[in-house]
Amino acid sequence: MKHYFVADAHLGSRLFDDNDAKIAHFIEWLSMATAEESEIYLLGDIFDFWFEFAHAIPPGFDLLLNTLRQKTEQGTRIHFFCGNHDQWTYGHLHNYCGLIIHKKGDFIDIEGKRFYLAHGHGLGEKRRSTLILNRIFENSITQWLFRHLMIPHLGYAFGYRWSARNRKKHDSITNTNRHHNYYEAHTSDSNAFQVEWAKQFTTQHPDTDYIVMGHLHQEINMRLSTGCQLLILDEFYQNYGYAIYDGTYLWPENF
Ligand SMILES: [Mn+2]
Repeated sequence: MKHYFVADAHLGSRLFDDNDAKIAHFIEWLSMATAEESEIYLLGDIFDFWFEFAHAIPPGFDLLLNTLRQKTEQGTRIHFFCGNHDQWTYGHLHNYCGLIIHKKGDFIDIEGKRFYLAHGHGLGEKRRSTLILNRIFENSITQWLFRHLMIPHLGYAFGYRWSARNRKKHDSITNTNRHHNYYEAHTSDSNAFQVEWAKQFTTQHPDTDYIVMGHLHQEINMRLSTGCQLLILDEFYQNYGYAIYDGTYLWPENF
């Protein structure tokens, strides 16, 4: 049995003018990944802004949600790890689509190996503004207020605008270094937080065989000193990065 990992499709982003094509491509990927017996791990920011209001879900995803439902009904286990852009699910993705929801990073045993899976936001984060924002977004009272008092139409307009601004800021940081060896170029950069975090984490949890994450939108594939393989996935809106684990090897691919 094969295991497929994907993150950062950012479906619905206002920065794309071909969202329907992007969603269709993601559905094609799901079909490919489930063609034979498999387990799927969606590692966050699959949606550019996912927020379930009391009586509304984000529009435009019917085909994808129905495909996910169909796959889980056919018996494929599909995990959904919340990213910083799609952490606001209050039951729909589980109840309707049958997804196994992980609000935070989790250890999962796969084929007898110990995986730590997470989206990756906030791990090792040192920037004060980001930490404060993360805390507001994860706060249950703020979430309740937004969910019950905000008019969904305005809520989605706000969410997609926040998300697009966030993306532009991120891209201006990473694009300048796109063609260099990522890790060497970023060891002193804020984006190296996740790698530094993983090194620390594996010394505290030396039995970890693999760490797979997203969030950086750039591939990092390295062996840590404990022997653990760290794989940070490339995004899935331009390079269409994903990864496969076949019980022996874990490797990145592009779709
Ligand atoms: Mn992210």
